[in-house]
Amino acid sequence: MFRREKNDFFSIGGQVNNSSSQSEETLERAITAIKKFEMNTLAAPLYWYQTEREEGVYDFGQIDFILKKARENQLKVVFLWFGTWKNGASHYVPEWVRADGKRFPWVKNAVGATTRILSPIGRETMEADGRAVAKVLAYIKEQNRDDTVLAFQIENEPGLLGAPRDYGRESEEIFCSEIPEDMKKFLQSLKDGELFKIWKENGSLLDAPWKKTFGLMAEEIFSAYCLASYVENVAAAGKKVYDLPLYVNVWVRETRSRIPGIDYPSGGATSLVLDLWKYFAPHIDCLCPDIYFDDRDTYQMVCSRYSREDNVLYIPESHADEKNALHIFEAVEKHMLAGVHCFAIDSTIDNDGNLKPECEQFRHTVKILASMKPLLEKYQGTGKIYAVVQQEWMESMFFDFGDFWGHVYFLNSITDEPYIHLDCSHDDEEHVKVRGKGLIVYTGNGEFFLAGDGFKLVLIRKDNMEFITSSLRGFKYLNARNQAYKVVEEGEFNQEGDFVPKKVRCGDESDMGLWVYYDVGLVHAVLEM
Ligand code: N0T
Repeated sequence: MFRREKNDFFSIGGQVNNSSSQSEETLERAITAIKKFEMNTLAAPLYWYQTEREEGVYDFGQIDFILKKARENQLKVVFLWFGTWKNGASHYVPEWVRADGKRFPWVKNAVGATTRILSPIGRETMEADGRAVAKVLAYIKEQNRDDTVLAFQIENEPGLLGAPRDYGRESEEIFCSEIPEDMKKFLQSLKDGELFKIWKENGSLLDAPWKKTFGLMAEEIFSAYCLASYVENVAAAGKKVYDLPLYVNVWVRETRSRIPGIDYPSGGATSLVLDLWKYFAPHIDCLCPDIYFDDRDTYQMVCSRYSREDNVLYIPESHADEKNALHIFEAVEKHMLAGVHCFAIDSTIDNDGNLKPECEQFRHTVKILASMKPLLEKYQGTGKIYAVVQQEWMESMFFDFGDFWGHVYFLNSITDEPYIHLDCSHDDEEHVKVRGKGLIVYTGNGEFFLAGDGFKLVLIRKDNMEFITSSLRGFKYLNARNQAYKVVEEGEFNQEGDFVPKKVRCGDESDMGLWVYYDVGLVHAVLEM
């Protein structure tokens, strides 16, 4: 799933609320919501305390139950291991772990108070967590002959929330000693990036303690070193028994005042320490940002930072709202995106099982993405996928498709005056004041696929300029009037991944450009070359 392989499954999913993977009723509700959205994956937590109430005695009931429900509903599954850390705290650990602070030490904060966060230098805690994960993965392996389970999340937003690092005696000793050998090696392997800059600015030291080496950011970098090494051990224990894609989700630091340990858990795989995490946790296949930002710039900035040669972009948590419904298309265009999941999926429906109005736009987005799934799996990262997103004040967009120029006009104008009113077959009452969005795939040789909401595409073959300039007709009619279309049709992909046309568009329906609404399915057009 995270390997940049062609035709990897594109996961569009819903993550249940933290307490919802326990009972039939709550899980049912989450699945109802997932079905409403027509998503393909269910993401659900497994709690360490429930899995191993007594040390060494395991209960996999939660796994069975979630798998059964998913299979009944033809859904894939992503399991989330709520182990040592969950959002920078340790609320999901078994009672026997909680009760033994000697064996499983807690983080001490700067004034020496004991927190409820388990220390990342707790060797026994790490081994216990790793043993549990290995047992869980061994069980999942047995149960997963049909590939229902796509991936496994190690911890949940690991890090320390409430202290930038552990100030306990043992941790203090390490922090005040010269940085360890493997850390030196890592620093020498760096070529650029924020952490590299910080190291340089502090004198590129290799024989000094942490504070001297990293200055202001020493606490976060130190915690990241401890956390990444810990998580690596847990992941390696799991991988050894079952090679399932493993990932770590991140409470990102691109937020508020950006103080580690206050605004976000310190030591998690934030953009500051991504290189470090990649280096020290090689058994983690993907480091994944939870993206809760509404504004486009921050959202896209986070995507860009996590999308790297050595890291596919996967968004394990985000909002099922109208902002994410737009932003995700640009992420699909720009990055290798393994999938997108929405958090708190059971809260997107009301008590009668109806999708809440504020989630409607995201439902359309899921429909659009799902209709294109085989194309996304095939063409991601090839530059053949183009995002259409109507930003504020935008009336149209221009595209250069190589052989063609494309003009996109938005139909669901968000101003009161639709720029061009045209679709004859659609009742426009329903389609007002929503931003245009969607995707265009140009496979080459004049073949286009479009799915989206509220736009139309007019194509101009570049080598056909003479015709265009001598034509007295507005170019919005061009493709049809010069008989350039070989075919324009609506349809969908079947299970085998073949496109099945349902309706051929002709006359008024094709004369005015290639138009899309979320409920017409996929539009396929082939133009003469
Ligand atoms: C998330 C969720 C859940 C714009 C919060 C997000 C989930 C956990 N944490 O509802 O608890 O289990 O992974 C932290 C987001 C920080 C807000 C960013 C400001």
